Formats: sequence, C-alpha cells, structure tokens
Amino acid sequence: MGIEGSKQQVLDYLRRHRGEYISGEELSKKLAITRTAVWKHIQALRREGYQIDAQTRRGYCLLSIPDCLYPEEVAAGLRTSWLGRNLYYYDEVGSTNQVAKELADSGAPEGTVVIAEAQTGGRGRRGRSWISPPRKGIWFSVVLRPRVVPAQASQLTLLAAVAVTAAVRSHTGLPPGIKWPNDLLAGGRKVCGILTEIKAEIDAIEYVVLGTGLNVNLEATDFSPEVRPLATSLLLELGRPVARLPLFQELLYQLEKWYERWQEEGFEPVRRAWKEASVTLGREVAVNSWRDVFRGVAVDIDAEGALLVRGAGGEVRRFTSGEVSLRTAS
Ligand code: BT5
Repeated sequence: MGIEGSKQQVLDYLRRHRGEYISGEELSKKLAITRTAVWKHIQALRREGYQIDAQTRRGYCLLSIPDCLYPEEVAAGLRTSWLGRNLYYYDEVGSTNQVAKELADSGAPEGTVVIAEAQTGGRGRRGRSWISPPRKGIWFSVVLRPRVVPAQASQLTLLAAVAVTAAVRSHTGLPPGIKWPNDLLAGGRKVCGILTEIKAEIDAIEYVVLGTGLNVNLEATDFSPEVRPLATSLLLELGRPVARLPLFQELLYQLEKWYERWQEEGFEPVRRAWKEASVTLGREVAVNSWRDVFRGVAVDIDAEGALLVRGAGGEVRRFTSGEVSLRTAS
C-alpha cells in the first residue's frame, strides 16, 4: 500500500475512535506499519489541519477535523448514491468548470464532481470573472449527462438554483431568493452564482457542466471594490462562520435529489419550487438580452424555464437567456 493509503488508514482509524486515545502500538499493529510510519502520518495529517493530540502513555486522539473539502472527508458523510462519488479535489485550480469539461471530454461518468479550495481563474457568464478566494467558499462543478434535448438544458440552471437554495436553507436557516436565471440573493445581494456549460449535437446532449460558486465565509474585503456593493456571503448575512464541509455534502445531496426528480417527473416540480423562492416574479425588471433591453413586469416562468415579461403595452416577451436587473419592489 502507498504512503497516502496508509495515512488514510490512520485517519480512518482515528475517526472511527473519535475522542479516544489510541496507542501508536495499536495503530502500528492494526495497520501493519511501523510506529515511525504512524508518527510520520500523524505529522502529515496535522499539517493538513487535523488537530491530533499526542500523549506519551495514552497515544493519539483526533480532536478536530479541518474545514477543508478533502475528498475523504466529503465521502465520510455523503448521503448521495452517485453524485460526487467520483470526486476530484484541488487545493487551487484555474476554473473547476474547465477541469470538469476536460474530464467530461475524456469520458468521466455522470456525477463526477470537481471541487477546489481556490480558483485563480474562476469564471462567470460571458467571460466575466468569479472571485474565489481560498477556503472561504464552495467552488465546484458537476458533470451531468441528462437524457433530454439540448433546449431543455437551461432548466438545469434553475434546478441547481432550487437545490442550492434548499441546501442553504436546511443547513443555515437562511432562505436565499432566486433571481432569474442563475443568481441566489441574500439581503438583496448575490451570495451564489451558477454557470451552466453544455456540449451537444443538434438533438442530443453529450454533457452538461454545472458550476456553482457559493460565498460561505468571505468577508467584505475579499470582494473587489466593484463587486463589494453587489455581493455578500453566508458569514456576512448570518454574522457567524458556516462550516463548509457539511454544507457541501448537503449541496450534493440536494442536487442529486432534484436532478433525479427532474429526470423522472419533468420540469414542473422544479418550476414550482423555483417560483416559491423567486425574487424576480411580480417585480419590475429590465432584461438585457443579446438583442436589446426590455422593460416590464416579470410575470412567470413557463414550462421550459423561460422568463415571461409583460411590457407596458401588455405584450409578453419570452426570454430563455439574458441578464435581469430588478427595478422597484412590488
Ligand atoms: C455567475 O456569472 O454568476 C456564475 C458564477 C459561477 C462560478 C462557479 S465557481 C465554480 C465554477 N467554476 C467556474 O469557473 N465558475 C463556476 P455571472 O452571472 O456572469 O456573474 C458574474 C459577476 O458576478 C461578475 O462580473 C461580478 O460582478 C460578480 N461576482 C464575481 N465574483 C463574485 C462573488 N464571489 N460573489 C458575488 N458576485 C461575484
């Protein structure tokens, strides 16, 4: 077994006996490695942020695990059956969406997840950038291979917004509002963005990469001056830090649940949940599409997930993409 493998076994053993002292001798016997190797693994785990107490006669005791999204920690409490079971972890990466697309191109199975503690080239839509400082957010991408026609892929963005909203609400009590199509707002500011990228033929999807950036423990100073007035984090809204690991596990669980429901029952349940959490419907909006800017009242989303906006003259326009700015409160 490799060094990483036996380090993992030391960790697993200590995790199973959390709060107890385990002697170096016991570890060395049970795992069939030398006591020097045990000690080296303990040192390495401490460098990764695990708090492990060592006492001469009693042995080692795992006191706390770091708030990192290490794959072994994610897997240890994951409630999904397939999503996130194939997990790629990076301390730092350009963009998790980029990595996920490369993996998908080389055949990665549905449910493959790429997570990074930091992104140096995090991306938004239309070439914009996404601020992703180390260990303060949840920056991840999922490879999906849905059996629907390409036109339905945009429903996945709304589905992801619903799943993230559910996870944040159940984990923190804070109910984010969804701004069509891909922004989650808290206190009127953006707390999460979703970037859906697709590779398809005319009539069949090869894959969809669903990238989510959730601001968890960012401080105001983590945002650039231009973004600061528009952005927020769970920490800023709740006034306390939020543990990322269980929240990430809940995100994956909700995504899998909503995705399966969508595949089985179609868009309607997603649409209902989306409408409940929406902060767009009923509001005056300006929609910036690639054609022009259209002003009116957002009245509904239709059975495909498109936004319906009624203009001043009563005409209703349908948008499948575009940027929405909210004007006055209704
Ligand atoms: C989005 O784009 O909202 C999609 C963001 C998706 C990010 C995830 S992170 C994991 C995965 N890997 C990636 O490379 N991307 C995905 P858009 O609607 O275009 O919004 C981008 C705009 O939001 C920027 O131009 C800024 O004004 C603002 N912004 C940038 N970083 C932000 C942050 N951390 N929080 C809130 N707003 C931000």
